[in-house]
Amino acid sequence: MKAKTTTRTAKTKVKPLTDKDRLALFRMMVRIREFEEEVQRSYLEGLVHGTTHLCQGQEAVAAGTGFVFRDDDYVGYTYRGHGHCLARGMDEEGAFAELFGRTTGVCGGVGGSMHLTDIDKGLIGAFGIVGGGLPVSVGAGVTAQMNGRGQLSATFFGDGATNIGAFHEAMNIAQVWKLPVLFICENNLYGEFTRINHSTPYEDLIRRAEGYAMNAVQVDGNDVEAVYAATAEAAARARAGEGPSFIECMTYRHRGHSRTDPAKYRDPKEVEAWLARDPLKLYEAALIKRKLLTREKAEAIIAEERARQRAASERAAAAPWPDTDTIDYAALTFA
Ligand SMILES: Cc1ncc(C[n+]2csc(CCOP(=O)(O)OP(=O)(O)O)c2C)c(N)n1
Ligand SMILES: [Mg+2]
Repeated sequence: MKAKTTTRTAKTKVKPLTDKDRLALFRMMVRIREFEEEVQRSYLEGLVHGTTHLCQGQEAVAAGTGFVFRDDDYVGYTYRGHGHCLARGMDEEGAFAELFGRTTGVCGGVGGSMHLTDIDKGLIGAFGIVGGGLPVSVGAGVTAQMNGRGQLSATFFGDGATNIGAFHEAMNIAQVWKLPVLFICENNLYGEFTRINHSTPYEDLIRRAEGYAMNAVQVDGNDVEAVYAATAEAAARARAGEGPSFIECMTYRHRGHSRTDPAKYRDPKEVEAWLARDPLKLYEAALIKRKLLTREKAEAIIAEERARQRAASERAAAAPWPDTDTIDYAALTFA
């Protein structure tokens, strides 16, 4: 798909991807896919406590953006955040243990899938309240600006969040104060069981940015290199003090909204068309064309990542339960 842009200034030079980078991007997408396959399997075994919201189909957004961020950047996201955590280097055993409610979980087992967080990795929160993370990320953007070290604050949210008041307040003040914030919208066309045309006056949410005179770009969210390039450019602007950007990634979730949703409300033709544009398959084909990969090599990477996730989940499931009488919640949250 052709990208749309608005109010953009001169093109910033973006570091071109090397062959090694491309293979790393492919592996990260596979890792996220296989992590969630294992989450799904574990859920059916009764190991996961609380629900889960899988990002399968949206892996190119997490991998492509995550490749741009520095270790000292701030990243906020939603309940559909497994991919963002893994792209930031979250340890999978700690992530599984968190979903399984065990002491070795990244939040001591008291957060679960919807609150998978690791402040030491700049992961400032998985927000269950739609749009709730945006003002928090703007706050982190103020910190980044005051630190003066070229940090940025990225915030991921869905199409549905753009109808929430907090979204508009966050966009407005970020632009007025020229904060280094990347507003990254994963437009998967659905908010729970409602298609976007029933909730929003248009489907191209890049139009939201026009109202705030904000630099904006719309990309094919299933094309990992397109996501990388758009994010790298917006990040360079933010780090150079040129203010925030809105990045709309057009994508699709392969599964239902959450574990209890069979997603019967979607037009089978729409589902089929998006499945044919599976970001992993698209990138595998692109890398085979570039002679960086073969089908066999891709299969080997998939098998390696599958085994890695299975091993991590088995170790996590063997960990002890927290003692609910002695949990120090404050220490877990703010450590
Ligand atoms: C303020 C608020 N309203 C309603 C809900 C219930 N809810 C949970 S997820 C969701 C859909 C959000 O859709 P979107 O922002 O597109 O994100 P996606 O799930 O597609 O990633 C809704 C309405 C909520 N959690 N918070
Ligand atoms: Mg959505």
